[in-house]
Amino acid sequence: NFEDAKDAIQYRQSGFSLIAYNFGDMGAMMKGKKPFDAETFAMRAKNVAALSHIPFEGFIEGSDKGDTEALAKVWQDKADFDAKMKTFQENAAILATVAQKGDQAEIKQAFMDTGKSCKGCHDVYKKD
Ligand code: ASC
Repeated sequence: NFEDAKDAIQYRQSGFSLIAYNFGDMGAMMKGKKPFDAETFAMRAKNVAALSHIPFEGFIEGSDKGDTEALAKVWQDKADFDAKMKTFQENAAILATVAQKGDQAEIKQAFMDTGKSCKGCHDVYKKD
C-alpha cells in the first residue's frame, strides 16, 4: 500500500508516462511519421495492454490534492471513472491482439478505439 497521496500520485503518473511513451511511438507509426515496424508496434501494444492496469491502483481516496492533473470529479463519479478505465484496458488488450495478427485495417481501428478511450477519460477527468 502507498505511504500517502504523494506516493499514489507518483505511482499512477509513472504508469501514464510509460503508457504515453509506448502509445506515442505507435501513433508516430500510424501517422506515418516513422516507418511502420510490425514487431516494434506489437511490442508497444503489448506494453500498453500490460501498463493499462497500472495507474488505476494509484487513484486512492484523498489523492485529488497535490501535484496531480486528476480532477476531484474522479472520486465524485468513481463508478464512471472505473468503467472508463476498464474500457481503456479492454481496448488496449484488443490492440495487443490484433497487432500480433498484423492486419492493417484492424490495427488502425483498434488503435483509434484505444486513443478514444484515452481521450474520453482525459476530457472529463483531467485538467487541461
Ligand atoms: C497520446 C497521448 C494521449 C492520447 C490521446 C489520444 O499519445 O499522450 O493522451 O494519445 O491524445 O487521443
